[in-house]
Amino acid sequence: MAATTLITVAPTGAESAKADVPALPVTLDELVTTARESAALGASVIHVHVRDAEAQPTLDLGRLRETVAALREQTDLIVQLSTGGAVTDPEADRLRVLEAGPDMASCTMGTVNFGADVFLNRWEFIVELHTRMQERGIVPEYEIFDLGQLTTLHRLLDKHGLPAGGHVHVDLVMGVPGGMPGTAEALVACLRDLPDGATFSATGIGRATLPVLLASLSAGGHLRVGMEDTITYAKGQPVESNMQLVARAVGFARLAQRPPATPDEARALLGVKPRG
Ligand code: KMH
Ligand code: ZN
Repeated sequence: MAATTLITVAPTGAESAKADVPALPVTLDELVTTARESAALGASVIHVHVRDAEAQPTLDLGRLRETVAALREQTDLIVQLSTGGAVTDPEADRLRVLEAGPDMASCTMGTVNFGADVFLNRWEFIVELHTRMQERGIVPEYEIFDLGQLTTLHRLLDKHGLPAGGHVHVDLVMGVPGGMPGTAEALVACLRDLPDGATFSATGIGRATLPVLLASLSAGGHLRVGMEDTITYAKGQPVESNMQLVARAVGFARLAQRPPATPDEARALLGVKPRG
């Protein structure tokens, strides 16, 4: 059982509209403030999607570079860029994200129905992402939306080798309509198929947030929380800010006697190069 808990904040995502969710951080200032406050509470990784001037999701390379630079300057968080983007983003744009030079990037292990949409991740695209990250020294977080995607991860590692940093870290994204359910049973089913030595975090979408958080902690896993994944704190109570979700995760981690990992501890755990 890990002695500490890695807490990732995923503050924005690509799915919610600012008009519907005013507390969503969409500008660089809002994102940096969220990052600083999340770090002060105990987060060690930030999973980043950026928005354009109209608050729409974008993979604009200039904005991504500016965001990576600002987060590095103003926090010591591990900066993880999303290569998932929005379901409408073309593969070429998703690959280009790596040119912004983050510490980590997400790398999804297969195609999944995503509500009424399809989140497309072809095998050849997965291989391209994985190998470009190896070449650039970017540490992947393998996103798993369904059990079979862990089989794809084994195939990827067998055929194309370990990721940059040599450590395998997986994030179980549970409760997406079209993916695996956000239940303790589904989480436990995934554990059997994790690669040897891998660490995992888990996040539950919407009402799956709490069951998944508690199941992950009790199974020795790490946590991802944030408004990318849930905009409701409790029944009838919208999330007021990402900090509310990070604070709750930190509280549960402390109760489990696995306090939050510092960013330096998280770097050592994940195989991310030390800063500087
Ligand atoms: N927005 C989803 C389509 C990732 O960041 O890598 C994909 C996603 C996963 O959020
Ligand atoms: Zn994401």
